[in-house]
Amino acid sequence: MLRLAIQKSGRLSEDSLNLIRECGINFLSASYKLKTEATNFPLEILYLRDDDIPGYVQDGVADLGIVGQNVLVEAGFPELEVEGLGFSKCRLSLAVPRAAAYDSIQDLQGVSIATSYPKILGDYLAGQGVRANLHTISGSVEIAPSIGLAEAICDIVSSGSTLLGNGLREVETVFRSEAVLIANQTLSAEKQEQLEQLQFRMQAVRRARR
Ligand code: PRT
Ligand code: ZN
Repeated sequence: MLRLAIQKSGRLSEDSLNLIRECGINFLSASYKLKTEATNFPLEILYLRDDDIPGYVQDGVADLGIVGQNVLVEAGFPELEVEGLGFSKCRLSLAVPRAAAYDSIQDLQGVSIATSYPKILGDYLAGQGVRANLHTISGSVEIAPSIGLAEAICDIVSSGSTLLGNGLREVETVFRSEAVLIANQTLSAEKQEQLEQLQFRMQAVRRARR
């Protein structure tokens, strides 16, 4: 039986559950449960923090997962991606205080930047030849400039209203993300076949939605 890890509660949860249901897979879900078994497909669903999903799939604790590409790439396992799922689209962007001068990425030389994505941001800056001081924090990144923790930030943006509300201006897109299906790279032949069935159904759902 395939084990699929999805986010327990957060921005990915509802769309992940809806996608599985629309694939014609039936299961009971209750918010207190940490796992559930489908009744008409060889699938067990595990509910986890999104940050834990790439590592669990890499280690084979779960066979499959649904997670944001931002979390997958930051975890260092981009090779686990099987296909994009088209929801939870967002971008990882650099932002500076509204009044700060900014002409190009070179203006970030030597600047302190708060982020929860040190790997993606570090790779991006290195590619641009920029050396900055990264401060890794796990949340509330947008308030870092106003409390004097950093001069710039790099965080997930979707509508942009959080940046605006914190007096920040988006200046560069570092990474574009959506939810992706990921899979362990050493699945048995039987599980590989079940994965292909699942992908076939997911693709049909996405075609029908268009
Ligand atoms: O508890 P757990 O660790 O599982 O969840 P989490 O809190 O780490 O993640 P969660 O549920 O917030 O987000 C899960 C995934 O959704 C992210 O990894 C992204 O792939 C995706 N996603 C899509 C987003 C957003 N849109 C988004 N807007 N993740 C976060 N945000 C944040 C953003 O950082 C900002 O602070 O939402 C705020 C509002 O954004 P604006 O631009 O619309 O104002
Ligand atoms: Zn998380």
